[in-house]
Amino acid sequence: MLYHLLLPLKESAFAFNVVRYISFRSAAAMATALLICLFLYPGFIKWLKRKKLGQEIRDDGPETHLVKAGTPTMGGLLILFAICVSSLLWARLDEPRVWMVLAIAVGFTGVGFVDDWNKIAKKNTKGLSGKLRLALEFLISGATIGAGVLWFSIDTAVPVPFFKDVSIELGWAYVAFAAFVITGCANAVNLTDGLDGLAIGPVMTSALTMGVLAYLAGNVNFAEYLAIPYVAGAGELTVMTVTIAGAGMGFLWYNAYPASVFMGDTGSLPLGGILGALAVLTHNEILLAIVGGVFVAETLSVMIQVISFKSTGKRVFLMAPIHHHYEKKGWEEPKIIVRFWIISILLALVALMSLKLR
Ligand code: 57M
Repeated sequence: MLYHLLLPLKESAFAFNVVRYISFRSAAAMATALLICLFLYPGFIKWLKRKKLGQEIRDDGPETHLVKAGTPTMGGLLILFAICVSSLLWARLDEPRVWMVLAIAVGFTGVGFVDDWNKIAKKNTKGLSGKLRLALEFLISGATIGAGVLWFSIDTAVPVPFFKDVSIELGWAYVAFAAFVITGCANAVNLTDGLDGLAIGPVMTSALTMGVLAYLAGNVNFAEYLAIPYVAGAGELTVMTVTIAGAGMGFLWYNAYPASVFMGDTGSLPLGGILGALAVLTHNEILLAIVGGVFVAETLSVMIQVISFKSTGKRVFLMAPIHHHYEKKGWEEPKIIVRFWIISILLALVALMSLKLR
């Protein structure tokens, strides 16, 4: 919004010309989101406590989690508030992709909020049924990307990483594929969010990596030089990705071990959905599996565990998702968290290197 309000003022004061630059607006957007979270969490945490929105701890989990009972959850509401406010302030609002990401952010926040509210406020431990939740997520993302294909010329070919100029044309089936990527990423982040700071770390590294990829895709010279699809306007998504990193750091200040607040499904579902949407809108759908490799590993560990347990009665891991396996092996929680962060940074570097290894 400030781009549209301040740029015309450059006639009277040239300094306002600075809002033309994505780099400047990205720095400002990150700082805005960070400050909103840093300063508003203390009061928000108190409000969550007053409303008794504390986490229930399942008794079949690691014993170390029992002390966490009552930790305020649904803290993700403030993360998404910071992302939306900062994006609306600093991103160009005449770029349809900005509104598509915001639509998925708000829609998935709603799904997560209702799920958390049912589980915690209504003491209905099941929350929303898994099938209904997935159906809503698929519908929200499918409708958003479908509108993009229909009215905003979103390309329906999927580039193959590590291969120059190789892509798979999906036609309208692309909408279902994109909805699968977005919904899958949302639930993968949801599964990962099981230790203090474990999910928000890789969410931030993935968001920043998507920010670099969006900037490159939105610049015709870089896109040509790297032989990646040119996506006009994708640069504005860079401004949005850094709000995730800014809000994520502000949240991590309070979610770091031992956590004073959890994000809840209210945070994990939209954060994952936004990462999926950024991957789809910058045509890095397959590369996301590398960037978000920690989320993929967590989800695969659950699938392997459930399939093995159902078919043979035996567990592959001491407990799934895989972060619980290391807890059961006796690793301290902070050690697991920081090691998963390091792995997510390494995966981000591999993904960025893939642009040249083609
Ligand atoms: C999402 N939620 C955490 C918190 C967070 C199929 C099965 C793998 C599903 C899975 C499941 O229920 N996943 C739900 C993970 C929960 O965190 C809350 O949920 C939000 C994220 N959606 O924001 O509000 C617990 O995680 C801990 N936590 C922290 N710090 C944080 O910053 O310590 C979360 C955030 C919180 C807190 O203890 O209560 C979760 O783990 O439920 N189920 C599981 O993951 C269970 N695994 C399991 O059932 N494994 C079986 C299956 C696969 C056959 C097996 O291996 O044999 C584990 N989770 C729990 N107890 N809570 C183990 C049992």
